[in-house]
Amino acid sequence: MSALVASIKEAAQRLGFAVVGIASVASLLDDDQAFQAWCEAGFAADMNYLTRRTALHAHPQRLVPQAASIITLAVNYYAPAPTFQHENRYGRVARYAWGLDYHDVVKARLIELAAHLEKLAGRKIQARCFVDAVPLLERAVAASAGVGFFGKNTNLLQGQKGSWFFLAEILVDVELPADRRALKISCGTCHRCLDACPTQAFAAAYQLDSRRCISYLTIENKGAIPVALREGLGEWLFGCDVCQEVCPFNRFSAETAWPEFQVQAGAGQRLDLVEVLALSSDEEFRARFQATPLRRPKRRGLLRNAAIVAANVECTAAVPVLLERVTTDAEPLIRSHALWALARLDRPQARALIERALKDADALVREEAASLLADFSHWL
Ligand code: B12
Ligand code: SF4
Ligand code: SF4
Repeated sequence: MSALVASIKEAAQRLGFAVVGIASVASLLDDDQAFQAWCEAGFAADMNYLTRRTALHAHPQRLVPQAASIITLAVNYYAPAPTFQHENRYGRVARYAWGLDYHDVVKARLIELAAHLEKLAGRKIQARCFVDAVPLLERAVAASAGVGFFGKNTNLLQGQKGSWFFLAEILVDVELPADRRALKISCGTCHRCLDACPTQAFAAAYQLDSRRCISYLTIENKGAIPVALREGLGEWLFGCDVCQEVCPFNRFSAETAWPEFQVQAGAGQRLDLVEVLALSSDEEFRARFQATPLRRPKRRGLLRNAAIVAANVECTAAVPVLLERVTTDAEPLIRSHALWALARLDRPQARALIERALKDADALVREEAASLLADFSHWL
C-alpha cells in the first residue's frame, strides 16, 4: 500500500468509515451486462433515474471524465433497538431510515475527507463526492475493490460485518493503486433471503424485481400499490429489511459509531399509524419528517403506506382518521388506499363510502371503489 493510500485510509477510519477501498475507474463490463439485462427485464419498475442514462452506470469515467481513482467507503448504520411489535398501532421503518438522512450526513464527512486528501496530495484536486442516487453501480464499484461481495439478496455483504452499511464514493483526479477484489467468499448453498421475501420479489438469486419489492413499493413508487401485494407489505410502513434480517452474515453486526443513525436521532424504528394518518397537510408532513429519509415518498406516499399497514395490523383505532382521509383528503392516492383499509377494518362504514366513491372526481378512487364493490358482493 502506498503511503498516500495508507494516510487516506487512516483519515477515513478516523472520520467513522467502517471500510475503505480504492477502486479503478475502468468500466465494469460484466456488471454493465447484468445491469442492462436487469433494466430490459423491467426490473427497474418506473425508476426512470435508472433507465434514463443506462450508458453511465458501469463506466465511472463517463460520469466524471477527469476521475483517475475511486475511494469507495462503507458506513455502518446498525443501531440497536428492541424487537419490533406492532401492537395493532405501529408501522415499521427499515433500519437504514431510523436516523437522520444519510445523504446529508455522509456527504458532509466525504467532503471533509476530500479536503484532507487535498492536503495530503499537496495540490488542488478535483473530487466528486457521492452517496446513493447517482448513475453509478455503487455495489459493483465497492465489490471490485474488495469492500464486500454480492449476496443472493443483491446486497453487498462483508464476511465479518454483514450488510447493514451504506456505500459512498469519492471520485478523484489523483492516481491511486487499486485494491483487489476480496478472497472468494460467497453465500454458498444458503437461500434464506430468497425464501423469506414476503412478496417473492426475487426473480432468481442476485436478481431483484423491484416491481414486487416492498422497499420499492413503499418508497420509490409514486402510484398505487397493486392490490395483490398489499397484504404482503405486512407491518412495513417504509422500506423492508426481511432479506437482511434472515441473513446469517448479519448475526454479528456491531453497533454504528455514528450518532446520527441511532433510533432517537430521527423518526425511529416504528411510527404511530394514527398519528401518521392524521397529517393533513404537506407542511405538517415536512415539519414532522424534516432531515430524515422518510421525506422521500412525500405525504401522499407515506399515508398511502400507512393506510395499508393499518389494515394489515388490524389498527381499529385508525378508523376515525381513515374516514376523515376518505372524505376530505385532497390526494386521490390517499383517498383510494384509505378506502381499501376501511373496507378491511370497518365494513359497514366502508359500504356507504364506496357508493360515494364510485362518483369521485378521480378515476383512481372510482376504480378502487368498483373493485371493492365487487369484493363486497363476494362477501355478502
Ligand atoms: C435502485 C436502488 C434500489 C431499488 C432496486 C434494488 C436493487 N437490488 O437493485 C430498490 C428501491 C428496490 C432498493 C431497495 C433497497 N436498497 Co437500494 N439502491 C438502489 C440504487 C440507487 C441503484 C441500484 C442499482 O443500480 N440496481 C441495478 C441492479 C442491476 O444492480 P444490482 O442488484 O446491484 O445487481 C448487481 C448484482 O446482482 C450483480 N450480479 C448479477 N448477477 C450476478 C450473479 C452473481 C453470481 C454475482 C456474484 C453477482 C451478480 O451484477 C449486478 C450489477 O452490478 C443503489 C445506489 C447505487 N447508485 O448503486 C441503492 C443501494 C443499492 N440501496 C441500498 C439499500 C440500503 C437498500 C435497502 C436495504 C433499503 C431498505 N431497507 O428498504 C433495500 C434492499 C433491497 C434489496 N434486496 O436490494 C444500498 C445498499 C448497501 C449494501 N450494503 O448493499 C445502496 C448501495 C445505497 C447506498 N449508497 O448505500 N434499492
Ligand atoms: S427488501 Fe423486502 S420485499 Fe424487497 S427483496 Fe428484500 S425481503 Fe423482499
Ligand atoms: S441470506 Fe443467505 S443467500 Fe441470502 S444473502 Fe445472506 S448468506 Fe446469501
